[in-house]
Amino acid sequence: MKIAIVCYPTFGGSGVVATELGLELAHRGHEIHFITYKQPVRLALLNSNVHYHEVNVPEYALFHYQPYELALSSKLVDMVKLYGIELLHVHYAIPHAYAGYMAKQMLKDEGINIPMVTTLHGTDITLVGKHLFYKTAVCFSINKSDVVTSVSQSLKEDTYKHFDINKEIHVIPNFIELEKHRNEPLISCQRSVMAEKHERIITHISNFRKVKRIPDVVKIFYKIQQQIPAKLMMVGDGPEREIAEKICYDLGIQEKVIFFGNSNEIDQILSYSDLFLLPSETESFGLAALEAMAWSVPVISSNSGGLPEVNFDGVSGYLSNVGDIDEMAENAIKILSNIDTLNTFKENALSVAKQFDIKNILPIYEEIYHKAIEKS
Ligand code: GMT
Repeated sequence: MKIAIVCYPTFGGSGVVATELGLELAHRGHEIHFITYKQPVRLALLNSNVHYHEVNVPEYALFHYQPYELALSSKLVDMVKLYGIELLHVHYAIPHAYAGYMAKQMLKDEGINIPMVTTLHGTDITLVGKHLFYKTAVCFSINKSDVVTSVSQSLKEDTYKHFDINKEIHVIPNFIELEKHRNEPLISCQRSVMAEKHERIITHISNFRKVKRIPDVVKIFYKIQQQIPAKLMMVGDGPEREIAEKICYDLGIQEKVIFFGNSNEIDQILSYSDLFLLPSETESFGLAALEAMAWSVPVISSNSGGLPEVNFDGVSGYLSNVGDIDEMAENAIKILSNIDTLNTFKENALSVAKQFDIKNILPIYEEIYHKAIEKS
């Protein structure tokens, strides 16, 4: 199949899922066209099955906001015609589903019927999408998609709760490429950069937005390190980073916390981690938790949104109510204080992650694509 993938090219989960999906589809012989405003961060390798088309939005002084949707829908039409693309798969409803619908309409005028699959990722529904300013257009473009998928059952339910949706939503969980994880060479001396031999490595990875409850991460770690020698790896960047740095300073633990910013060495860091913290306010899925589990790292998380569908309570880690820092720290200490317990949780984390192997998930997308193309 010839498929156009529209996504955000950034470090965020939806862009990562879209890129990994496209690369694996290309690996299986499909022709994949990434269409976005910058080369996606995980798209290092372009080959004959993988194409990247940049959407350019030149600055024009008249516009207070540059019209990205317009440029994107024009690009989609042009690329569909030029390459004979058979299907659009848009990740994140805003504004991709809207631009995709416009492209479909323009193509229809020229006698080309192209199906659009929209994958909902979370904040496009739970935070941004349901805002009154966007709601009408988001709802419209979801209903106009030929197929709608969501990355968890919880997100599916949220979508039906917040919008007037007249379409079936298919739950297709996010995935992990386990084989690639194991094959990547890791630099053996790197652990010493992060922690002393006797210290445990605790990790958090996110975009440091409010929804991630970054202060909770630091406070949970503060309690852990009072009982167990440990270091905290803070990976990613965003608006809450400075607050986190200040809390570390106020608590006197700044020497025990490393802020990496947006690192390209996530696999290396996770491969040395003993525990992953994700106390988010909400999380439609929690891809970062799954990536940690794929490196046999148990997860201490909140129980909101789709997290219980990924992190199994008492098996791959523990789940607590949002904001229950005390319980999260207690559970972390329970896992870390006994080596046998830690090893059991590590093994469990990996076996739960195996359920999300890309090999199990990719055929579900392929089937959906085939049916959508046949129907169009
Ligand atoms: O909040 C983030 O981590 C970024 C955001 C995004 O749009 O990329 O992530 C959302 O999509 C990910 C991939 O499907 C999910 O794993 C995240 O849980 C989801 N974030 C939220 O729901 C807050």
